[in-house]
Amino acid sequence: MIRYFTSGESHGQALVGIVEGIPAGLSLSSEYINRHLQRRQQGYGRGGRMRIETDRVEILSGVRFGKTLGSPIALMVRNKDWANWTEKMSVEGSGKNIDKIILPRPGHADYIGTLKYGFDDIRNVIDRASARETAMRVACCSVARKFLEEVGIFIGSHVLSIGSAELKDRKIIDVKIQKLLSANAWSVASEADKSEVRMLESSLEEKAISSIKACKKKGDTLGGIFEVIISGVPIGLGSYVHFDRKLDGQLAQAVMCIQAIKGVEIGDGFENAKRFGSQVHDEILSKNGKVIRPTNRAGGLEGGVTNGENIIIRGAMKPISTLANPLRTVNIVTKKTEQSRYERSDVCAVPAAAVVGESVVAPVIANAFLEKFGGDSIKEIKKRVK
Ligand code: EPS
Repeated sequence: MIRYFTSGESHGQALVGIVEGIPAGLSLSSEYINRHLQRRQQGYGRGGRMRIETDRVEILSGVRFGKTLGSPIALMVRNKDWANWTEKMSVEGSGKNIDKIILPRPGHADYIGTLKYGFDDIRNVIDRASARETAMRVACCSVARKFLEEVGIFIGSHVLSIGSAELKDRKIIDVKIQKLLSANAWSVASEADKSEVRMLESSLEEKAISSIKACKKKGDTLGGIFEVIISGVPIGLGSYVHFDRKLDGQLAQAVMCIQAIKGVEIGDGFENAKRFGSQVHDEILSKNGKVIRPTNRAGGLEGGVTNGENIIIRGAMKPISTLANPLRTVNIVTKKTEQSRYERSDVCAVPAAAVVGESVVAPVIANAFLEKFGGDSIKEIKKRVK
């Protein structure tokens, strides 16, 4: 089974990760991972940090002559910004000349993090809770994603809404998506990548960009909703027999634990709750002796098990909690109410979160796939799938 760990502070030397459980014989290059790292850095509304960084992975172990060895794969992404933080984020020394951060930003992990770990400097929390960590998550998960592509499973995403910029009727993009999906879900992603906000409809894109512009002027931030689609998934991954084997639950957990994600739905989860059962469930029909599903409101999962349709999972991102025009907070030293502080941040990072969403579902699907088909090497797995 695939496991991965990430380590690293936002302004530390580097982000590092270890991916364990990847079968042997998978073609893997740093270019492949870099492509996804670069996609995560895009999006209208990103802050100054993305102009500093050009995230590039260094594969340190677990790969020889372009193929995985079946051993743990160690990855590193250096933080270019570290050069500006060597004293403030030093591993050694006492830090006694460094100013402490004492004004927690509402909505961030700042306040609760200092209480939990007994810190007197919020910097200790900020640097690990930061969404910078998702760069290494994307790197680690891209390895699992490469494995999935090898067995015909592709992942894509697009942004459905940013703030109040949303489609009244999804039909226009659904036609586009169906067309793109006749190749695979990656074609949805590469089409979305052409848009600065990763949206598939140009009038929606314009609306989203102008609301981000207006929001920036006000010193505010915006969230939104992204959709991840997974194609080529075989029937029967996951199980209904026990709660922790339900694949929908595992996918929801993977998406929910991305920074700033506060809501997850599978298929038409929330809309279905407003409809009659007869308007919700995807009928099972027979066409030329083959079972077909005319609709996919279930998002590819019934009973926590894949039903052969595309998996659809959406994530709702709250507006980033670092505001240029800050909210009130309590000074952790004086305990008095003050304006919170501003720390360089993004105005909107929904397009990036969509790429992170694509990434984090990969190890979940890969594990369900390996549970069913097993195998230590790509060759062995392909034989078993056949
Ligand atoms: C991010 C890096 C961070 C932020 C942002 C995302 O870098 P810095 O704090 O140096 O600007 O730009 O993080 C947050 C929005 C957050 O809440 O922490 C990145 O690499 O994606």
